Amino acid sequence: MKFFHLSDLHIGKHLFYYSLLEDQKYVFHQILEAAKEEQPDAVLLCGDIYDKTIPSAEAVSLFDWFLTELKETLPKALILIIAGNHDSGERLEFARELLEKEGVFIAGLPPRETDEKIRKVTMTDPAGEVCFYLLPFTKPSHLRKKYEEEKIDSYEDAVKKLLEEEEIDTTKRNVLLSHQFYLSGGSEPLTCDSEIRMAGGIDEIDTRLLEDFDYVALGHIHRAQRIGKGQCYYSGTPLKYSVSEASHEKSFQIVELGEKGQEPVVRKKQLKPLRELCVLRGTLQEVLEQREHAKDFVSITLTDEEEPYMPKEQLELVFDHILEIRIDNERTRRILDLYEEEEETESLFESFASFFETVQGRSMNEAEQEAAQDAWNEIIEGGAE
Ligand SMILES: [Mn+2]
Repeated sequence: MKFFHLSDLHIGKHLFYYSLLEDQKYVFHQILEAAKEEQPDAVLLCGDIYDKTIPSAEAVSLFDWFLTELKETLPKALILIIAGNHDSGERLEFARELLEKEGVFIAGLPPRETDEKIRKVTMTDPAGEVCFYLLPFTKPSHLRKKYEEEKIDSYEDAVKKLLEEEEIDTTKRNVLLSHQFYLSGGSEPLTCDSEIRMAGGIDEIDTRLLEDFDYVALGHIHRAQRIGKGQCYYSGTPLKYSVSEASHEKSFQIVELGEKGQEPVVRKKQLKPLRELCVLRGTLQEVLEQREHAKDFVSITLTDEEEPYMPKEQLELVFDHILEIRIDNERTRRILDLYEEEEETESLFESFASFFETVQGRSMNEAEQEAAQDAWNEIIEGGAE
């Protein structure tokens, strides 16, 4: 059994002011080319299909085109889709029953009724059955109705509870599709700036919950990586979606599942972007000379001590897709230092006191100070748990 594992397409995403639709179509062509060559039995799309819960008309058209082409290239293959945190589960499930007849299975929302289970799709190959479990992005609040009696507060409890309810037959091969923030034994995955994180790490889930699966196809983290020693993989995004990803290589996974007990064979299929994303640093003259990046997306940092005249206008004559222009010299570093000093001298409580003064036009009285201090201590203690 061979399948493609992709995630975080973020169709319709903008990189600063630039729409990436053309860039996305360019890599989708490469995925279709690979599908023609490799003839996988299934294609797994593990969440964040769209960048927004209400995607633009152009984004919907692009996904429509991709799905249709994929199905035409692989008429017999199953396409398995789950929603991510950027998707609207309800909207993604549009025409779900109809699409099922075409071999396209969509899970937009996790099970929410008492008798509902995780969506399961079974395929058979000469080595027997493979069960695919389609678990879309799950929040504790999704399960409030399903588990009325129990208190499910954390993301880990939510996923644990749902998986416990499944009677997973471990004599068969099992594959999970999931879109969450997984870590292994406390060691965090390598993240980047284009992901949304929850404050305080409340969204973290340990991969020990996933031990029954022969392969776990993950979405959510934008850098391709294996988590822990098991078979849990993030495929990463097909394109660089933030400047922090400039040095990453983007790809998707081609997975071959042998007999039960055999380690799956995982290959990375490199994707070539239409436009590269580069970080350029140097004096204005040095940067202007890097004409090989004229068509790329560029993040520019100028280091001239004497700030040049109208640098933006000069740079725009050479570079077609400027994302940002920063200046890093003595003057800007001094300003940054000043900010840092200010931050150090004022505690958060003092900041609140001056905020109070600004709003109320007077300083706090003793009772107010005490109340504020109590609330502050509570926050500190709560955060340290
Ligand atoms: Mn994402």
